Amino acid sequence: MGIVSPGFQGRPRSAGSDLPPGQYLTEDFPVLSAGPTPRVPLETWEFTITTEAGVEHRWDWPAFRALPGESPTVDIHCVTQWSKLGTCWEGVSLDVLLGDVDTAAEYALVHSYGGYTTNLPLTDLLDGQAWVVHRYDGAALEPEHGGPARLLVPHLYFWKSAKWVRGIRLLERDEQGFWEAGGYHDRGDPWLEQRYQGD
Ligand SMILES: Nc1nc2c(c(=O)[nH]1)N[C@H]1C(S)=C(S)[C@@H](COP(=O)(O)O)O[C@H]1N2
Ligand SMILES: [Mo]
Repeated sequence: MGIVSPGFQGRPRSAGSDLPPGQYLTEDFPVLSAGPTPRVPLETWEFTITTEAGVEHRWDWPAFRALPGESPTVDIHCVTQWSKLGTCWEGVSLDVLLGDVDTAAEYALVHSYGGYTTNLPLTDLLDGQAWVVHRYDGAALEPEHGGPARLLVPHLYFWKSAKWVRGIRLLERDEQGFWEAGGYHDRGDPWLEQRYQGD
């Protein structure tokens, strides 16, 4: 490797350079929900990870909130072509949630209160790439945007970031979620424009 100057931050953030192909910038925060907004009381809220062997790991709200938190600032990209840069969240890394989970699974099927599902490769949830977030822009996450808590996987199209997240099933074989069964991509990398199956 050559010499990297101190403070080098990767690509410079000049206008347009952070937009994946086919995307446009938006300043507001559109709400995209396939159904009504479920109201989930914190008293009954839970998040579970179930392994391919059927072992269940479960957090209620106090247990979830006791986990070490992170504050990612990330760009988000919706397949309907809007992108929003520099969004600020607070939550728990999937590396923490998956830390004690014994699995050889390669796929994850995320499910939400209200019935929404979405699938993605398990590797896309690891190594600092995904969080279960409960705050946005310094305030509790609004129900329309997925509160009490949603998944945040900003390096994939935003439909993978399941709102009102309830759990993740780890699978040896990929199973399609709501939009994927309707023709959307199983991975959904916006930089590769993986919008639809076959892209
Ligand atoms: N449970 C659930 N999660 C969801 C959706 C949904 O309809 N239900 N829509 C997805 C889509 S298509 C997008 S673009 C984002 C929108 O999140 P926002 O409404 O906070 O902008 O949520 C994703 N997560
Ligand atoms: Mo979307």
